[in-house]
Amino acid sequence: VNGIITDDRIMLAQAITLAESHLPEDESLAEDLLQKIMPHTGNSLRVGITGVPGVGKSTFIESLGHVILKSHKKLAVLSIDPTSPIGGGSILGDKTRMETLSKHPQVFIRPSASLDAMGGVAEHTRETMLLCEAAGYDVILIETVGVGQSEYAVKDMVDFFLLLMLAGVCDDLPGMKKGIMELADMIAITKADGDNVNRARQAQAVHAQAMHNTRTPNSDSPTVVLTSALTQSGIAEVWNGILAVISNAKKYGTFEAERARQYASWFRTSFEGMLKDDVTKSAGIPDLEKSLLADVAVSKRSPRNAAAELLKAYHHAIRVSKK
Ligand SMILES: Nc1nc2c(ncn2[C@@H]2O[C@H](COP(=O)(O)OP(=O)(O)OP(=O)(O)O)[C@@H](O)[C@H]2O)c(=O)[nH]1
Ligand SMILES: [Mg+2]
Repeated sequence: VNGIITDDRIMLAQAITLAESHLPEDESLAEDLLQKIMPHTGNSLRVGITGVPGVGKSTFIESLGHVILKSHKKLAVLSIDPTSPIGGGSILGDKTRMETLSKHPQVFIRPSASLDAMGGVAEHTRETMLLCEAAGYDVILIETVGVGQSEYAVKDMVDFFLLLMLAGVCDDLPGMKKGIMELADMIAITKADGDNVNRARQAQAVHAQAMHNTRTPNSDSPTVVLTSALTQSGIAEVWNGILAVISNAKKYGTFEAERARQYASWFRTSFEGMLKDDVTKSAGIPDLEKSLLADVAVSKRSPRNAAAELLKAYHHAIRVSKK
């Protein structure tokens, strides 16, 4: 705990590894550690940044990071990569694309690759976020590839959700990835430089209209910004817009309310996960589940009856294990 709150980088990295561990003895230690650091958490701005592979997330964060460090003390960048295994190409790529940030003494970068579905990643990313907050990082950026379910998980753990888009990709409204767009608090059209500028302006108009139609703006800040990491244009505008929205949310109490809702949802999914784990680890349950499934599949048993039977067996297994 002391190592973390004094921002000892080695301790912090070890604590994150501990939080990610699935060994039973690590799990209880991690739980204890996270409980002890709680009073030191909650004081950062949590920003999720998502977009399709190659949209320019890492390059954008490299630029945005320097803008952020003008007004904030310390920045942590957590990048989740659901597609590549540990040691895979894009993580090595990120090291080079965030070259100046990764050497900055006030910046902590933590890539995490995941092979499993989103649930596990989301859980540990949240914990990593709390550990970074305890270490005094006052801005946390979470980079995630906008494919699959990852953006929903990330949306549920941040104060602001920024979507990066390329002009020319998904510009037409019917074909647009509407689901993801509805999550976004702001859209940045990336690579708005050189020959791309005109196309980017057109995309901005289309997306601004769509954003206008689907939500009530919670500040006067722009909802669609043209950015270029090459020329640095628009990057400061994005950050100022994020700060304006967050300060507005704090003023009207929605900031705290949303965090409370997120913690409640985190608690529930943690409990459901633990319960599920406990059920599947109980003696005889997986076998019984298999045979009940076979009966259900051929309508030999009603699904409701099978579920009740499984619950009964689980209760029995608990009683036996207590004796
Ligand atoms: N012209 C131009 N090129 C850019 C800009 N930003 C990024 N690029 C280029 O786009 C490519 C992809 O950039 P990345 O930052 O790696 O994109 P990413 O979204 O992080 O990619 P993944 O991590 O693989 O999902 C790189 O070759 C960058 O040099 C920009 O503002 N303008
Ligand atoms: Mg990247």
